[in-house]
Amino acid sequence: MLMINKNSPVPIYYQLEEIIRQQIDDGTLMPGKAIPSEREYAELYQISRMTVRQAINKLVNEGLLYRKKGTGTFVQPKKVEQVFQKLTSFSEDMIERGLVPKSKVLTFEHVPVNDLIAKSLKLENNSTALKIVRIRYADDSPMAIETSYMPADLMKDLQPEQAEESIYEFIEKNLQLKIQTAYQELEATIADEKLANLLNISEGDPVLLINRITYTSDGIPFEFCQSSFCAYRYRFINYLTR
Ligand code: 16G
Repeated sequence: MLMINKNSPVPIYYQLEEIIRQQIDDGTLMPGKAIPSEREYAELYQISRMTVRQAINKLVNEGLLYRKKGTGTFVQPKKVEQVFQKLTSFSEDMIERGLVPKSKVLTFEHVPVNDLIAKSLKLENNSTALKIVRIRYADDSPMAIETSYMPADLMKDLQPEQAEESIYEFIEKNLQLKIQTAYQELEATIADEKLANLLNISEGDPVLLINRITYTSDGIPFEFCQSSFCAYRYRFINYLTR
């Protein structure tokens, strides 16, 4: 058993933090499983519950652990590494990592475009867009909320059931369009109450907001999408050259 050395100059909460970290690394504590309670840690290592809480708070703040009201503290599933280099869909990204993509469609409706959508999709100001809001899951765990706007005419044959699967696949297979480029903007935000409930996180937790405009090989913008990614579940990677 990994031990705590009370004579060490290293603070006790920090030693416990390192023990928990190591146990997550070596699989003693498994992703999605509960860790021992504060009381159990305090008894096991003969330390105060306050010290235990300090260590656990640190790991919760880092996103390695998460608390569920009334049930305990759990090990966060491993982060998905998302490389921004290839233009891929959510479904493709999850399948590539051996995860099962799933979606729940919350909204599927035609809306008049506002200025931002009209400009992004190069539509007339009085035109209509298909708005789709989806919770995107990997192996049943929520990863992101995505709100897509697409030209209503172009997407007239898309059924809500298809939006539960891959929209990019529909565009390429059914509409026979080639998806070619995308423009993306990324910004850090925090979850409000509604987003937190949908992503199964706490209000105020970190979220990465990505706005993407995606174009076909003919240069036609077919989607303006706002994605709110659960920051605990992702690590974003870029390769840079000089
Ligand atoms: C990605 C795209 C999103 C697109 C979705 C299609 C980002 C930031 N966004 O999540 O714009 O709507 O893929 O996924 O990557 P689907 O083909 O699985 O429906």
